[in-house]
Amino acid sequence: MSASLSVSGKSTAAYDAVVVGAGFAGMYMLHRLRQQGLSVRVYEQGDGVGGTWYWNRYPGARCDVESVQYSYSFSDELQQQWDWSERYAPQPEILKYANHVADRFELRPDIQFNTRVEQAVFDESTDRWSVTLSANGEAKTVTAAYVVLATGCLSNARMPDIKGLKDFKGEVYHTGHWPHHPVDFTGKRVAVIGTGSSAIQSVPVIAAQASHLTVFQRTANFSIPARNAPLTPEEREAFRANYPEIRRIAREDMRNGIYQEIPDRGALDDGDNERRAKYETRWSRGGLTFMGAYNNLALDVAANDTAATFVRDKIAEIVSDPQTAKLLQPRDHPIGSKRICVDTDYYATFNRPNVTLVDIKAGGIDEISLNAVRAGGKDYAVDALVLATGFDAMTGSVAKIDIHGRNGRTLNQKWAEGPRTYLGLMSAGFPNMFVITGPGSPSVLSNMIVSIEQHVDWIADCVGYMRAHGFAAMEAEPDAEDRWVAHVNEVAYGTLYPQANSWYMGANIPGKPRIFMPYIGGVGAYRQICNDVAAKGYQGFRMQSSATPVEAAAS
Ligand code: NA7
Repeated sequence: MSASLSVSGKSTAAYDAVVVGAGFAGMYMLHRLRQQGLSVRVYEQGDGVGGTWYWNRYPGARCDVESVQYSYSFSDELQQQWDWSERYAPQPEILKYANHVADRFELRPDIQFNTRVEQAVFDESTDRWSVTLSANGEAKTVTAAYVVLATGCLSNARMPDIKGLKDFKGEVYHTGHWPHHPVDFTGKRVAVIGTGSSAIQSVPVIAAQASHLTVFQRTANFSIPARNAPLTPEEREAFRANYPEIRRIAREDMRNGIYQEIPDRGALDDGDNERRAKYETRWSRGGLTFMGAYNNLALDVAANDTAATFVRDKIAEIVSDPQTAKLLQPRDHPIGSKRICVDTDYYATFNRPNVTLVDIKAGGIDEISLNAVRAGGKDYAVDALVLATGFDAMTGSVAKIDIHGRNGRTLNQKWAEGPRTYLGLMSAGFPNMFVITGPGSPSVLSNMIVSIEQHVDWIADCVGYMRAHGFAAMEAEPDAEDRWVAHVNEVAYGTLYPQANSWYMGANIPGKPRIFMPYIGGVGAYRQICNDVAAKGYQGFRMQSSATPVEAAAS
């Protein structure tokens, strides 16, 4: 349904909206905007839908939010008809779900795969974006009134800068960019570098295959058992029968968008035995909701330490070798201030005779040679390397696109000292460009699907408002943005989160500014703020009629 505009004599496809990325955010954005009659084109660099779940195919990859909750709520038929097999669906099942959604809502005709968005330039004379794509080695430009960056928070896999890595002669994998063919480690000596969530999920699975597994740990992480199990028909039915209320509570009442009991007291309000019993209950139930045992675990060091001590004691109980147990016990950050991990047998895996933990906290990895990883002056011979070294989170995928806003200023120039947005949705000087779950919104601190749906609905409503009122351009007011950035920081620094060197802070990328990127005020409060802004005629955003009269894009 695109129109053709003539730009410099060349025919250029013109859309109402270009969406970058066909993960859960991009797919729902396409669905919503198309429902409103807009012409939309989605560009996706992979050859399939699913985003994070398309790329993260490493052994043991699973969601860390229960699947009945980590799923779309916008279609009741979908949530009533889809069957999740397990409490935490494995990656192939989540990808199957993404493909089912793409087919069910006939999204594919408007998605162009194997296409990277390289550049987006705002034309102030037409209030339109000129978007340059590359596909099969060829560049092409299209135009759009709106650009929506649905690029994902954890999609820019980060290769570590380790001396000798490129000369290694064995197999090299990154958990965030796993091959699409099966990888078999049977009989191989494998090294896993990193001990974040991806390593914690994959280490037990790799250990079961490899002849020997060496895990290189720079920072120990807290992990809670998943207690994964097949979902029973009764469990599924309990959700299906109560979905509207469960979804409402997750959206409005919870901080992290996950339906659970809300704690009514702090950790120090209970005596030792009572507190331990509560932690035991949460530990045996498993999963991220461990941190919901009390209402002040993210706020009060002494309260937090009771939970951290409980988990450290569990590690000591599980891991037979006291020295290894000690290394696995995190001591340098409050529990939950880095994303807490959810595992199946991670700590117990270190009891296997074919698994070695190497502490590289003091000196890191010295270098990688043709067939070994050297750390602390010692060589560990390996056939395969698994880099579980994480992502340039939240801003990495946006930064890879060369975005020019008003006066030719680039987004990378503007964000050189850290990302600045109003509500995590728009950045001043970049009209009609929206970010889904961008920095300054709850995003990675929440059940991502809840946050994605909220942003998509808000953006779709906003675009509807602009069109109904004849506004051609909308952008964040610099003052509103400054106030929001200050608020995001103020709320973050009222918690224990900034005490950790986490990817929330950009601390995993050398040279990246240390700014607490997600908004920690909770999804319920945040949704209310966004709704209020919209109800007040998009307060803090400047709306303007056409810069110069242009023909409306096809729709
Ligand atoms: P994370 O959580 O960023 O973990 C990366 C791990 O890799 C972490 O343990 C890092 O140690 C380690 N790392 C990074 N660079 C190096 C080098 N150069 N040498 C040694 N070790 C290194 O990424 P994940 O993929 O595990 O998880 C990301 C999110 O995906 C997760 O939170 C879930 O939400 C899903 P460090 O901690 O920096 O000392």
